[in-house]
Amino acid sequence: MTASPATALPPALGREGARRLYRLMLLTRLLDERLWIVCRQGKAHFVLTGRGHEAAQCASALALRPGQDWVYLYYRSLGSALTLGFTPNDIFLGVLGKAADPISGARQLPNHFSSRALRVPTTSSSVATQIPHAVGTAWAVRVQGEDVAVFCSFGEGATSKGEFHEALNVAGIHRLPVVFFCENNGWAISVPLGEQVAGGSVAARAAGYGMPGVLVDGLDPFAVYQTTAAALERARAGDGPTLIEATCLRLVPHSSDDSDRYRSEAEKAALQARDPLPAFRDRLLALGVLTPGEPEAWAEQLQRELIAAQDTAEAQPPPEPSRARRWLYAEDR
Ligand SMILES: Cc1ncc(C[n+]2csc(CCOP(=O)(O)OP(=O)(O)O)c2C)c(N)n1
Repeated sequence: MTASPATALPPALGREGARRLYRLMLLTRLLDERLWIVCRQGKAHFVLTGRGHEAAQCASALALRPGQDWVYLYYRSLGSALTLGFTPNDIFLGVLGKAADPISGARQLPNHFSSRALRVPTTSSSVATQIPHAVGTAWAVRVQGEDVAVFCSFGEGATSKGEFHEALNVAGIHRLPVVFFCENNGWAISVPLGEQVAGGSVAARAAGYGMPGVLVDGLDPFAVYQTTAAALERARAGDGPTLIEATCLRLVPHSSDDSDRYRSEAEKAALQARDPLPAFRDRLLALGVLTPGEPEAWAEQLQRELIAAQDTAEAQPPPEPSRARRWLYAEDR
């Protein structure tokens, strides 16, 4: 099934919701750009961001109820994390490897988001392992009779892993309250979709597991919001899981350790021309939801806030070396 393009402002989002969505996408982009600078300055050893995924990530996360719904993210989910309530300072503390990093005290790789308050459990770097975890949580939600849904995001490369298929099978059999959200950017590092996803469609895989598979334009924030909100409603109403495939762009290398030489310059330029951020800005300006000059003013203000957040994080101490082995075993306190 292909989600219809959203021609108008979704009523559930409204004018204020649409403005918030653009601001979150802009914040995500500006933070993304700063993280690459911080890395190239040698202050951070590794960064991985979701440039080109902002519409899919921020719009889907805006449909969630932070602190109520359970959310399993992956390493590329910067926009989802900021939308749920992680702050730029949280992100800088992790990327700069500071003791105060709220996610793991600088033990995890950067951007392996987790928060008890936001109901975001920690995830592994091992691709797709969060998908069965999400299904286990959905089972617990069912047992406890809670009125919440579970959301789980991953890339299309993750759908080649056994965990994806096992998890969807269990979710489909038991009609569990979970939404699987695949951000398909066409690449699993250097491996293109055609060499990764047999049949070429992630959404089509849902049929084998007895659930709807919905293909949505992941560059269209309104369509993503509506599709995700409907799938979450379905889950909460006890009608079972949904697999959403949101087509995105990867506008940067896979990570700061990737040369991106397997994509031609022409190909990368063509992707830039489809950047969802200016497209959404122009759409909101045309709808009168943003006024001329507002996007530039917001960008300036957010840049100032980001620089302040970075400065605050940079002033923090690194972790104590003597604590490096703490919490490896359950008895450590
Ligand atoms: C089990 C496993 N195999 C390989 C890797 C190395 N690896 C990290 S990210 C990645 C690509 C995943 O691609 P995709 O799921 O499409 O997500 P994307 O990074 O494109 O958003 C790979 C192969 C890993 N982390 N875990």
